[in-house]
Amino acid sequence: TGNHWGYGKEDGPSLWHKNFPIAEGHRQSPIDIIPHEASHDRSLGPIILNYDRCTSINLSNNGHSVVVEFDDSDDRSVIEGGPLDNPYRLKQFHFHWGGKGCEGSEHTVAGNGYASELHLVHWNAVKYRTFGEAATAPDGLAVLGIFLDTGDEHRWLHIITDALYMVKYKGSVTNFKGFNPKCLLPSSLHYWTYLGSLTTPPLHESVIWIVLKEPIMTSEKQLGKFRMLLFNGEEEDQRAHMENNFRPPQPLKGRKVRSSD
Ligand code: SG4
Ligand code: ZN
Repeated sequence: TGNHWGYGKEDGPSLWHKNFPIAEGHRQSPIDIIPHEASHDRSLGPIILNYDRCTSINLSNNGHSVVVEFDDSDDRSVIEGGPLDNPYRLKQFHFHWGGKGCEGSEHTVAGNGYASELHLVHWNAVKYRTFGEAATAPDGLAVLGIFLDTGDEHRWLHIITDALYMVKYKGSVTNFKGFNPKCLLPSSLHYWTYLGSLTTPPLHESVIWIVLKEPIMTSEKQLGKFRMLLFNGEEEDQRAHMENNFRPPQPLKGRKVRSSD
């Protein structure tokens, strides 16, 4: 079909431009971040995550990733500060990851990838009425990216990985109440920031990216549980394990990456 896309040979990132010409636009994501080329900007304040009263709703497999959705009907969970002019509401978070022994992050640092990348997607409810409206505006979204490195088991990530068997197939959803993503943050909130896009179709150029410098740790065993998920639905007979669901770095095209420290 016309707007079908994925991460395979026939529908992967190198072909997305056919149906989504913005794929070759001027502020596409992800990018390779070159630390010594990022400019330290003294005007950049710390980022503040107000997730204290945040309310997760469910966990789902949308055929591209695994997503935890939040109640975004008021300002109870927001990100503010840093490059942002006003608070942005938490809408959902999801992950990108590789195959066994492979890279899996979307952003890379000096050419090096991590095993996985967590994205916390927030929208500008001060300027826009709905998430959909914000998703097409140049300052509509703020995505916080966090790298996952392999090593020791993560103390809290198991709450997610233990639930993944319930959303094995595309289209499956399960209740997921009371999860606060604060437990997934590294100790330092130093970051890089730049203007970019969604990393999947429709690739809208609407994202203020905030990528944390310090990764969190996860074990191969926990990553293996992500790779048990399937890209396909329960009724399809073609089984395809969900892995390598990341877009490679895109040309910087003159953009500046700023550093918080
Ligand atoms: C993943 O495919 C998520 O599952 C999508 O979330 C998300 O779309 C998409 O990535 C792009 O987001 O932070 N990587 S990204 O740029 O957030 C949106 C859902 O489809 C619009 C819920
Ligand atoms: Zn993402």
